Amino acid sequence: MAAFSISEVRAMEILDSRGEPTIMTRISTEGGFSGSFSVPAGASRGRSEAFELRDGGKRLGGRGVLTAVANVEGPLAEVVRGRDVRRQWEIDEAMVRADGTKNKSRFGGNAILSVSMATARAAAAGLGEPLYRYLGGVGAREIPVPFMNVINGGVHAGNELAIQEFMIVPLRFNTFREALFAGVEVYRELKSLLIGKYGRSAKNLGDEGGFAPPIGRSEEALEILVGAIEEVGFSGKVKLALDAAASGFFDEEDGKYLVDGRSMSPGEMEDFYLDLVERYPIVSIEDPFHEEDFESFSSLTKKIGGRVQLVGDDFFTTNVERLKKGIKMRAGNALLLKINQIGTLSESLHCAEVALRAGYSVMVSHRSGETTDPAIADLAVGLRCGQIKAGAPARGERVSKYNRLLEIEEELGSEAVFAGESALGID
Ligand code: 2PG
Ligand code: MG
Repeated sequence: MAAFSISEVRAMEILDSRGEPTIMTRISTEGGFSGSFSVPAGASRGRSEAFELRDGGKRLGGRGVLTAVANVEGPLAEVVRGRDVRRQWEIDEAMVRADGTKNKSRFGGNAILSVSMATARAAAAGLGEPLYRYLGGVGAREIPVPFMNVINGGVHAGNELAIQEFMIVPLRFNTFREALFAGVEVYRELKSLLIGKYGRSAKNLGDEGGFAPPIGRSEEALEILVGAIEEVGFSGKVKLALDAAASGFFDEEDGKYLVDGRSMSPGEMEDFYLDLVERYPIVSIEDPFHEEDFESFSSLTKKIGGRVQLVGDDFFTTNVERLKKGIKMRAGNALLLKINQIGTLSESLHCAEVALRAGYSVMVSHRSGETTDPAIADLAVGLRCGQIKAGAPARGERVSKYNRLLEIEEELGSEAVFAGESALGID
């Protein structure tokens, strides 16, 4: 039907939450439907991610995306114009083929993703369905567990914390609304505890809306989190998760990790995690080792994979080849899904499928540089993966995802279920 065929592809340079340029694309069809998408950007990027095309040169420190905009409106528009927006895989494949590189470096992963996601939105609009329903069908009724990054470290903050993300995970609740607001209670309490202990500067926020207090040791952050959870009466119901983003504190010269004032070998690093999971209610750890150290990742999985979720982000970069290597080596037991790491919606869906089929759980993720586009909320519901990480319950670009989930839960009414503990696939 001609109504669904793409008639117009427009893109523009907009801003992300760090004040960096990013790309927004709108796809319109003959029938007058349209859909848009704004692309996020990471700071702690995995080496195997799709190429993020930046202009280079003097303007905005080289971070402009005008070339990517031109690629969308020029060669990519040429590829997709006239195609049916419901043919997501065909459209994505055609763009990948036209790009012709392994990592989408010709047109830019950011340019390609913007078209890919805008296509899905236009299709959903044309069919009169919300995006989660279009992506997940009638079975899409599970609202994911939110992983809320409430203490920021690593490259997302100006403090001394090596570990990048300290997350709270409201698991044992009946609805997403209850879970989210339990997280908010913890966040509020955490703020006053931090100010009480470290002074007013401790309420400064990092890139993902979590606090960036002047803390130097991981344990100190975990202690105060446990205290905040206890104080608001949610012990046992709200758990903890970490994203170490360990490539960020790995010294390639001597093969050591620099954490908490210590220089640790991979073996010592493993002991460090084993100790932390004994002493704190940690249910999930992401990127515990440098992204190429699949052996250590596998060893840790063997030891605690039955009771702790071990998530590959930089390890897998939402890339089926890297994920398959992990599955073969039994490295990790969960995939972090970031659509801009691979650069198209269909490749992301495929990667999630491969993970789920291998018994890995899947967590949909934002990037540290976000826009207010809530598409990943719909994606998490559509995928029925039961987990999302979208930062702290604060700052517009973070809460747009959580607010969208509240809206979906409301819309589904009595059909909605909160994913809860079962989403993690651990005991
Ligand atoms: C991560 C992400 C998102 P970034 O490491 O998981 O939290 O950070 O987008 O900077 O890669
Ligand atoms: Mg990560």
